[in-house]
Amino acid sequence: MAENRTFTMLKPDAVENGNIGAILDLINASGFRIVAMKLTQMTRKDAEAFYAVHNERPFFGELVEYMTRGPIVAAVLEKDNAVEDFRTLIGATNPAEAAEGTIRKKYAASIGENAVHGSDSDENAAIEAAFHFSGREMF
Ligand code: 3AN
Repeated sequence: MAENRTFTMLKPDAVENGNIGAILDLINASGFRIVAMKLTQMTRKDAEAFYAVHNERPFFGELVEYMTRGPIVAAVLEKDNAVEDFRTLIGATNPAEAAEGTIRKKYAASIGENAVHGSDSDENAAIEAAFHFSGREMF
């Protein structure tokens, strides 16, 4: 995948709270182009694989429950410096520490339910995008 792309999920809390439109508006207004997008629900197996890096962490069970409890919006976004700029737009993992104006400051309730995911490297962006989308679904 090109290095100017990142992968995001609007998580079950964001979808449940009716925040898909508002979050996509912020993403568009920040200069990202949506190159893939779908509403989908992760199975337990999907979530365990997607978050395998956290499987020894005490919050792993909670994380899998949360991420599988309802639909998410999965998307691939394009912009110069996409990974870093999107991490800046979403804010800190803990919304209590997230900067004003960030997506997590506005829409996340807690560190466990933090509304949105953003890849942390170009390498992981490519892996995560391929987890959710085939080549024909990315434009
Ligand atoms: P980020 O999503 O900012 O990259 P990660 O990769 O450290 O953060 O964590 C992945 C997900 O695991 C977070 N989005 C959050 O839902 C959950 N998580 C991380 N740390 C905690 C924690 N201390 N307690 C509960 N859930 C957590």
